[in-house]
Amino acid sequence: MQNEGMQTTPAAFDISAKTHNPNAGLRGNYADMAADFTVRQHVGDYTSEEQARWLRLVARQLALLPTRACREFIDAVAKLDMQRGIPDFATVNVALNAATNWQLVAVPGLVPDDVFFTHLANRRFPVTVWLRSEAEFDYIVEPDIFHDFFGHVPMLFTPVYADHLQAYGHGALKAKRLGGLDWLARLYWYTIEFGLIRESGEIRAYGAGVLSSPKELIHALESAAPRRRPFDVMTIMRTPFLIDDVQSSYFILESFEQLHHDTAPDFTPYYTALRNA
Ligand code: HBI
Ligand code: FE
Repeated sequence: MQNEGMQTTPAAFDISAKTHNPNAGLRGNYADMAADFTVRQHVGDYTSEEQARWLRLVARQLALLPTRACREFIDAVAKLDMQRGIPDFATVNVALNAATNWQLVAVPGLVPDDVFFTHLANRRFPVTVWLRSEAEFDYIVEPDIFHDFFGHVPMLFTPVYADHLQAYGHGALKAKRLGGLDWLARLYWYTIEFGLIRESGEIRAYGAGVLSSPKELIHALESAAPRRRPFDVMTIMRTPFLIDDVQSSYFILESFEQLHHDTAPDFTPYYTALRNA
């Protein structure tokens, strides 16, 4: 379901046309998935090479977290014990369900927008089951299990963030009906994927795309190049993003309560203002 005008999600992520032909350049086995695009995670099927690659990816990123990741992320990582190997989602779900009543669902890779947002609206986070190849060790366009699990899962243990993400899912389904998803997708990208937060006067990362990439974590926090701007919903919705390179703008929250509060209103008038701009 192509959207008029701008893509809802960038071309590389717009898979609606490709889902009917899962071999069209998309990773993952979509053949035996359920109607909601979920699959089983056969945690015993990962090869020893993949387990070793996972450990190298985790070790490299853990070393960069001190002074760069927000406190909530660091505390959750300590409990997730990712250095033991590729996590079993069923095991993580016991702790996650107890912490914020969320659960991880295994998916073969990118899923269509409305499927993705319906999962979020029901406190289910889709986590890709396959791991990048050795050639993609430093960079991968579409999300793999390292991006999804290492990047996104720790923040799901923070209640106010978890509540926001569910509200985002509801909001995105509504935005799609109102023709506003192109703008609301930017909010997802500048928070859930590339978000920064001020913590005790210092800037820290909470965005999954930043926290799962060595290059972007350094760029977002330490490079002189990008603009680091105060979080503002309308400014964000007016700011296009890049998926295949580091960002030229990052937005800084004062708190996760700010994120939840500022995104609570009905966005219908915001879309009208953006459309008339
Ligand atoms: N599918 N599996 C998966 N993971 C995502 O992060 C994802 C998706 N489909 C759509 C989508 N993200 C985008 O619409 C959001 O990032 C805005
Ligand atoms: Fe992501």
